[in-house]
Amino acid sequence: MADIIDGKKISARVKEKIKAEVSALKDKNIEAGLAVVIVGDNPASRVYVNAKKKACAEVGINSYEYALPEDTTQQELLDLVNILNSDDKVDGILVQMPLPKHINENDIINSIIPNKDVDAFHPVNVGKIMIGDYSFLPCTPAGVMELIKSTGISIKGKDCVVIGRSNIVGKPMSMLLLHESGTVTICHSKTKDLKEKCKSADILVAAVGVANLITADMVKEGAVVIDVGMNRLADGKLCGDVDFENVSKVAGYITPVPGGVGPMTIAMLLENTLTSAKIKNIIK
Ligand code: L34
Repeated sequence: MADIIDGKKISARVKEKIKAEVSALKDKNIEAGLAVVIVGDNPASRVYVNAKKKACAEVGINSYEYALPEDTTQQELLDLVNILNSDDKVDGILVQMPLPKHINENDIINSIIPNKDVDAFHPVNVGKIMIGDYSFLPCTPAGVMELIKSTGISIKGKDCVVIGRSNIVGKPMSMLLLHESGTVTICHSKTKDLKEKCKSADILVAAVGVANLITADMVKEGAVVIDVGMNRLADGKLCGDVDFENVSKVAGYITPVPGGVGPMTIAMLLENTLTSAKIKNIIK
């Protein structure tokens, strides 16, 4: 039976550390602030944004919510980002994705000033990740790295398989594993022999968005299995990309959904916001 990697517990530990640092900054009269922008009323986005605001409050980071209607124009959103770019209270700007179809997500990401881009989605930050010189790590991949490290297993020289090639997860995830000297294979919808490739993995990261895609026969005995999937089933139940019940009989370590990667994504967002506040106050 696999050990369950408890993302809630590990994120709570990270948040305790952040809380202490935020409090030390307050003693020097420095506050950290995160602007959270949500457009429209996607129910999943609402859940995640509320969780982010709650986490800010827990650690003492100020959060400012901007909830805009579904029919907000691209220009109106760009104008808001512009205001936040030059607002001194705001150390981090998070525009929750996905955006309504009439808004070009890349245009919005490009408009966020890179030193407030706490998602690390801006091309400048993406480029920095490629060369291993970063102030902000992308939240979900950074959270996954913490979860892997919590097992005590070294990534160095391991066969790592990432399933999914999104800009938000798959691509930066692969880069972080590579920086830790993993041997990384990126699989996607056109990959041949997915089962064989998965089965070769010492560390398997699933970020596809297909419920229960990864079955027990695709997993090597003792592997570390990280499930980034967040699929809502017809009955409202949340379910990952991994068939947890059966894969946990084969894997060495496994993350649950919920309670695995999700809480870590939020903890890393807090960490990036704190980093931004620290950097701003060194420069000043
Ligand atoms: N800009 N957009 C921007 N940044 C992000 O980092 C995100 N993401 C993804 C969607 N859009 C984004 C998130 O915040 C996904 N995501 C996210 C964050 C937190 C959780 C899930 C997705 C989370 O806390 N999940 C809980 C369960 C929540 C539930 O019950 O629905 C968990 O335990 O996994």
